[in-house]
Amino acid sequence: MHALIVIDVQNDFCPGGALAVTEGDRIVGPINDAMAGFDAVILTQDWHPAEHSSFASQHPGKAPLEQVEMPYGPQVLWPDHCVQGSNGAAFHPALDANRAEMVIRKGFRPQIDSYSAFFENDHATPTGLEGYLKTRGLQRLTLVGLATDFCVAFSAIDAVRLGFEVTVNEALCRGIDLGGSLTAARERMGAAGVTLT
Ligand code: VGL
Ligand code: ZN
Repeated sequence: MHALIVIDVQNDFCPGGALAVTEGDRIVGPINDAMAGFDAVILTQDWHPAEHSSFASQHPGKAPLEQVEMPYGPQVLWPDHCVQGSNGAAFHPALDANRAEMVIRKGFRPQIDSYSAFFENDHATPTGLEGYLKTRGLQRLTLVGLATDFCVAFSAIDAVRLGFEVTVNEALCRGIDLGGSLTAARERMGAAGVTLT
């Protein structure tokens, strides 16, 4: 059984949003078209409390895209984005979210960020998605969405580590590309055993 996992196709990651990914909105129609070809559609939603520790606004003297050391390792600081209940956190209005059988929210713990759909950024605290997929027999995963070099890549690499057969459809993704992060993410995904198409 083959699941389509749509990562963070939310207003704040699309043009006009707080952490806009170039052309982030261009993938919405093609993702909708792809949904019919899968046994299940799962959406993830970045879902931060207003004072989340990944926001530069919580670190006096720091600006967005600077990096800090957190107890769990290095963390890029972001503009405030995807605040729980805000319009920015809502799915892109054209995304066919009604097709989803499961919506998994992540990044809701104030002190830790969560790029991956499977684990928080400590690589240890689970979101529960692994259990959902395995109990439903969804062994093959195709990942699409935003952003290629952060949430999509972290999710794909964790999924391989958990034993899933993982493809990232790059045509249905867009990246942030911070200091070469897109190339680095592609290399890490390839080395991990993710199929890139
Ligand atoms: C993401 C940065 C911060 C993503 C989420 O969805 O890739 N990136 N929060
Ligand atoms: Zn976030």
